[in-house]
Amino acid sequence: MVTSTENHITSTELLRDAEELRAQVQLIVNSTYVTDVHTHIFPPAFQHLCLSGIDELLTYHYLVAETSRSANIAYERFWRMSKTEQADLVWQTLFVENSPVSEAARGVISVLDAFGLDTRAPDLTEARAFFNSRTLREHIDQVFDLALVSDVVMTNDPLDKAEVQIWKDDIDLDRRFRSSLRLDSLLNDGQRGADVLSLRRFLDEWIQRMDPVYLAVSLPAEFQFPSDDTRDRLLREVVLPAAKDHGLPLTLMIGVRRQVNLKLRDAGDGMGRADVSALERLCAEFHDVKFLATFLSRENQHELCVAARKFKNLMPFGCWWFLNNPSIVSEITRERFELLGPSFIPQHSDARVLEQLIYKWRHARKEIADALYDSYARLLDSGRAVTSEEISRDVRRMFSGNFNDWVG
Ligand code: HDL
Ligand code: ZN
Repeated sequence: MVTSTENHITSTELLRDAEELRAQVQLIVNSTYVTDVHTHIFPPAFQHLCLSGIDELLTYHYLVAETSRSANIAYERFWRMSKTEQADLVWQTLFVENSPVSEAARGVISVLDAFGLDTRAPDLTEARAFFNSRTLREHIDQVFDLALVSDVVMTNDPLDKAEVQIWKDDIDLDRRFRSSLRLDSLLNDGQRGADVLSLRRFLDEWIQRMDPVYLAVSLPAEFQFPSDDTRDRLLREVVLPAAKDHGLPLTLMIGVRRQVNLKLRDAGDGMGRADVSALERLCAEFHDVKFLATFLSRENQHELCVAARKFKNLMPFGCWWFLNNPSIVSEITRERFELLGPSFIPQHSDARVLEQLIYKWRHARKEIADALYDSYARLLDSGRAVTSEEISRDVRRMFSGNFNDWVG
């Protein structure tokens, strides 16, 4: 029986031939829309927070850090440049004088290629003319279609003055942009002696206004739970009760060491290995709260898989930040299949600039398809073939089902 759903053919025929199996996995992974569970992108209603175009792509903090290693320029001098001058320097340094083989640089190449632009251009004249010629709304539609992204989760900070102003104007939200309520300022900036009741009222007010799909916080590598610090008190007395009362998952992104180099500003954050047992104790004590979690250390990702086997209220997601590189995405995705089957969320983009959705998902789908193919090929080798209908089911579950079931 052959039916067609989501623009591809699914069949109940058993796929016993390795090459046919590989072709079906690639077809299905590359044609199944995905929910992007963590990004920093915004729709046009968020005005200057909605970033797009070649200058924004090239001044992405990942590329700023890489340019600082190859361009002979003082940090302060770089920051005094205009965004156009910075983008020109990044292009000249990473794309003309060197081969753009880093993941973030190759990402820009993938975006230019997706729009049929010259990936070996000597300067940004053509790219700037193209992106300046686009109307933002049509551009967003095309970017979402090229990336096969159905919807994204934004990172919304109720303590960010610029963003707060926009929310107060009762914006007309593009439904493809779902909100999340980010708690870093509340939980990490030492609200010592903060009044629990007023913080809870504040949280309730913003949950009402933003209608978030989850509450989220990034936590340092040295995060501990339990702990006798302010963060522990606010988690127990404000955040977790609010998550429970509103039926919202709590998303934890653990392992960042903020500003290891202040002179690099947004590009100055580092990473560290965290203690996954702190997360296990959170999941055990708050067994009726759902947690989404990811770590910044490669070693922690394996430990996260084992922790997720112990706690059904723990959903691992994504290959975050310094882990979002093919060699590591491949390893993490394979160990997740081996330890969790399809009960995880393989990737998020963390995109900050609209067009990054295109490259982050094109690059991720390659590694996910390869890892998924190997899993099915190993299964075939053990005596069980799969059908393309089953492949579609598994991919839909990982690309949107697991998340949408999680956030209800
Ligand atoms: O804290 C976070 O959400 C991180 O993703 C940071 O925003 C980081 O700067 C980033 O963009 N990583 O990809
Ligand atoms: Zn992020």
